[in-house]
Amino acid sequence: MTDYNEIRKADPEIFEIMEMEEKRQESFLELIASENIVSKAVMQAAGSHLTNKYAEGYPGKRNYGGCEYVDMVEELAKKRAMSLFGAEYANVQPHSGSQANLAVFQAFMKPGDTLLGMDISHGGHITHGSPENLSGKMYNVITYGVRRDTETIDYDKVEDLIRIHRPRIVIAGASAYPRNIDFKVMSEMAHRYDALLMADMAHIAGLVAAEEHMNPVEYADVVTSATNKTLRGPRGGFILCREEYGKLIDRAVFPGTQGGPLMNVIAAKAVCFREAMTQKFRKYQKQTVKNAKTLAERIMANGIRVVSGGTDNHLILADVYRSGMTGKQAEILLDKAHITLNKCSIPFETLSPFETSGIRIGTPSVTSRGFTEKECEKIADLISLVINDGEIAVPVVRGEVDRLTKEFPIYR
Ligand code: DSN
Repeated sequence: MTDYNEIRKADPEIFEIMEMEEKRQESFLELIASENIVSKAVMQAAGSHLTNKYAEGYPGKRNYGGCEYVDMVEELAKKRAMSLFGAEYANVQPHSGSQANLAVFQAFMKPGDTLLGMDISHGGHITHGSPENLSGKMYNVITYGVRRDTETIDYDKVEDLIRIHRPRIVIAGASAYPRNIDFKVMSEMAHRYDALLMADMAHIAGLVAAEEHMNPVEYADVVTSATNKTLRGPRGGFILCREEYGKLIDRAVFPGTQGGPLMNVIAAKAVCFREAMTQKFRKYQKQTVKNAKTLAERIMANGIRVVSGGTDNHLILADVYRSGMTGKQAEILLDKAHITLNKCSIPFETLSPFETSGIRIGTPSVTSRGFTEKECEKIADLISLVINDGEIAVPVVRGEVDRLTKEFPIYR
């Protein structure tokens, strides 16, 4: 176990819960597509004394004294983010991908303006205009989705919607979309009708950094992201844009939508950006995609329908309802077998978001703990066993998971 000695002494209750969670992470197969396992360096930066510092404002223009060192941290994080993704400008203060999105909307739109985003049941994110989210309440939201035949983005329909509704912002990006996104085509369509293209690369940022996915920075007016998904950094967000929008974005983050930045997390983002520049990281991203492809092929071979017939990235959407189980039932049964993933709506969903026909399976975390194609074939077989045979398969699968996770420890 990690040495959290001081917590143990100061707060045994929290310590005990943290220990249980660490054990869960070690002994379960983590397949939530938006999660990952950070390096100890990222974790140390996030848990450091930098948490003590208040630094409202930006480097050189803070509302507090004593910021000379945290200024250096933030400058370095910005410089690395720009260099990693080839961007002219970066803001590394957003507390999350959701905060980054909110700041961009605030920078470029007035309440009531039109926003075009991907429908949540087709893979879009809650902050892309869901009625429950501030984005859905503040703006006039129009949504696009995937084609029924290919289950890939219906680009023709996107252009029709832009032409008819003339949105101020078009969003390209998703939370549960297993295929490549053509940012070039999306930007051409948006720009043809004077809309701005915002690319939300939260899920695929690691793949983009490693050139395993088209880089949206080349095409989009502004790019938002989280740092904690494929990018394997701390929980947080950042925004990339052209120099001309820099001041506008800065003002929209602070004081527009946030107060003081989390300097400890910004240091952890800087560490993560540096790690993402290495060959080791590129190799890891390549393996993440290979693992997802292997897993998709194998569960299809085991008779389970996969949305769009496969994957180009780090995630797979499996239509378990076709196999006689709802997404919720599958999530619960797999959890009993120590496999963690989430239920997920699939395109043209017929069940409620609380039941769903699908599950989402992601490979970033298991790849971080060293799994390759061989282990991913095994995972696919274990998932298939639970989906095809139900509860009766749980004890056997849990035994296999136990063996696999012991072979590939995370932090021990
Ligand atoms: N909803 C998260 C996900 O799991 O994809 C992203 O914020």
